[in-house]
Amino acid sequence: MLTRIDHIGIACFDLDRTVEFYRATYGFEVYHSEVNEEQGVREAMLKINETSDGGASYLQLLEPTRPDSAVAKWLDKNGEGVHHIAFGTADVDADAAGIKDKGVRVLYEEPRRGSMGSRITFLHPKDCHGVLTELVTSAPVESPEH
Ligand code: MC0
Repeated sequence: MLTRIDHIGIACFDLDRTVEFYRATYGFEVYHSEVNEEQGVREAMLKINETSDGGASYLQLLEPTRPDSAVAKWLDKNGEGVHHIAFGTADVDADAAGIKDKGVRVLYEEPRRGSMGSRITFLHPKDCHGVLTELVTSAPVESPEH
């Protein structure tokens, strides 16, 4: 079951300048940043709020790390802006299978690694009214050591 907006992915040319815009304009701080080589992005996660399912919603700022990446291709064509939305679920495998059964193309055979150790897959934008849609299961929260 999809229970939250996990994040909105925003493509940008210059991650540091875009982070500074969100900080100076809205007061949002970087919660986490990483490079995802497989996806070809450098990203910053700005946490907006906790959600009632125990997760959270983020803005995800994305700068491409190589010209053949999905985000670089999209920026070439569209310029900066909203690249995708991501719904959070406790079970990305089950939700992806159920959505596939409804005739929507799921882009990965098996979920791949996403931000902060999450497991992610994508739905084809052409099957989702023009919106590239991601499904995310967050990494389990580490229990504190005793
Ligand atoms: C492409 N299209 C989009 C789109 N990207 N439409 C809406 N939103 C987008 N983001 C449209 C194009 O305009 C084009 O339509 C058609 O889809 C084919 O696009 P293309 O430019 O020829 O590119 P393809 O077919 O090679 O690839 C598109 C596809 C790809 C969606 C399959 O971008 C993909 O696999 N994306 C999933 C991975 C991804 O985006 N990773 C970056 C975020 P027309 O009408 O011109 O034919 S990584 C991430 O987000 C991770 C780190 C995380 O959340 O943790």
